[in-house]
Amino acid sequence: ALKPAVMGEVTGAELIAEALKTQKVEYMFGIVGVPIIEVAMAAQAAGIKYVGMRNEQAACYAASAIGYLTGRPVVVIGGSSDRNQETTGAFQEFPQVEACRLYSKFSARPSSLEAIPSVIEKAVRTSIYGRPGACYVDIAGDMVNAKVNRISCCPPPPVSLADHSAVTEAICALKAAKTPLVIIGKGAAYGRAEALLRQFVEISGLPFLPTPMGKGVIPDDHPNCVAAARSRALLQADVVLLFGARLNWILHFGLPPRFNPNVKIIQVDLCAEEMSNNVKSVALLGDIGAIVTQLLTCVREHGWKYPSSTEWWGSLKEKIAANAEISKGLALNTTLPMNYYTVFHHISQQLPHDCVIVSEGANTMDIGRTMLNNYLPRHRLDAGTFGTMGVGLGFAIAAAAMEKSRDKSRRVVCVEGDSAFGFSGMEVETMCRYNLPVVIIVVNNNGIYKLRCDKILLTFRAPPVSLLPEARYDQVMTAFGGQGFLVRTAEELKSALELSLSDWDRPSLLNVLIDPSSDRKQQVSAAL
Ligand code: TPP
Repeated sequence: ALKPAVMGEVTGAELIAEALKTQKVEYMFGIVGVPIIEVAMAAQAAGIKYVGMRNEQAACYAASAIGYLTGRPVVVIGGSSDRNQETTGAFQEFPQVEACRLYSKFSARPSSLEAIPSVIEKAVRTSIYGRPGACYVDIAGDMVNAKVNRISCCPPPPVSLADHSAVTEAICALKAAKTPLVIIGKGAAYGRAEALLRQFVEISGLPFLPTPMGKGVIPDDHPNCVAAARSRALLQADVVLLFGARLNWILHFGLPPRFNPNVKIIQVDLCAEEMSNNVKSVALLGDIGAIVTQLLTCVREHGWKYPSSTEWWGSLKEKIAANAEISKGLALNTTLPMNYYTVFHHISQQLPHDCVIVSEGANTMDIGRTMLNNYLPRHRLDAGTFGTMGVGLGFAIAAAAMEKSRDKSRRVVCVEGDSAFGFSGMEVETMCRYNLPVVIIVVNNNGIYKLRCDKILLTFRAPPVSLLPEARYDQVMTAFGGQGFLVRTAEELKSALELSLSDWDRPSLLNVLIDPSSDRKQQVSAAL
């Protein structure tokens, strides 16, 4: 328990821990060194769940996954040199506040111990208000041993509604649309709008597509989901209703050749600066749940529903069936080594519906996204918009730590390309140390993307995309006491996955060797 501040015995470390706890921070991920050891210990003593990682980068990835899962974005606490040593060339001296400013919503160093609680309150508040984002608080090494006033927790973010005339304009556009499409993004997942959005989709009868992180807000197997006809849906839609998704590269900027040049975009977002980026839009600015409620009220009032008998629905369904046929052909291929589709087909048969799927890689992530269904919101954590490799193990540790601390028993399955795994591979030790029963599946094609030559010469003339052939990533896991499996066939995959999923005491790693020339399926023109 914390020592009461009134007794004048609170150290700087305890003060930081108390301020974080007051702001309802539940988890802390980090790696200690002087002078941060005391902060981590104080955080533990204050009841914050501290997870010691192997690298700050992975710790940040873990914290950002917690941010997404709980709605409390990352606040980075960095230790820095003593105040009276600034500009002297002190140990690890660096202009951290300035360096972080570009990458965070708020970056500050409390000017005194007394200022710590209010700076932490501001960092937490800024991180969750408006468009959420990471914040940085710099703590000078000498900030220890003092007493200060307590500060109360910041109130939850304010909720705002969209302008009524914009809602009316949006409904008119939807009513006039011949080929409408709903796109559900990560913002919808973060905004916990799943129940309302499902009602909206069902009452309006509209087809929908999830973005990668929007998967599961409405289950992937919902009859209105047209993810399997994504290219056609994007190309031929005349009105697109975007819920919490940016018109960035993931959505091909909303521009031709992937979108209809005359498409009308309706944007639901809490960030005003996001509106009309790349394509002019009808802007519904505000809280996503509140705005879906506004839209639902209008749809109900007008008794409007997009008919299921349209040519558009027929065209989308026909494309879904044709694409399913192509994937099935690849998935049921029995030649060895296996291809991506065979691997994902067998994995999808065995994964529990409520598992959290973490994923990174290029083909591994992209093909896995289409082959592994999500049935629940916030159950997919992938490399997302930045496509940064190395996030996977941190994400998985965060999700598994959350499960463990809440006594829940959802599985965390981490599907990794072999290159992607290498970025934060040492975090396997963290998983073993905390007995986090993560199942890591490394889809191992001996390299980055698809290899472009038959022979891999491991000299300086080796292709830049190649990695050590048949590297034993499974032994990285066994080295620390987890289960490791080397998998070459569908049967081996099935039994290794079964054994891994039945072990709740430790993590497992399946090193699945696939054909290095395996690639994603040929894209048939969306219009055809
Ligand atoms: N460095 C970082 C931090 N992020 C990146 N996205 C890259 C480099 C470039 N990059 C994109 S995907 C990828 C790399 C290195 C790895 C793809 O290979 P793998 O994980 O084995 O998946 P595969 O495509 O082979 O299935």
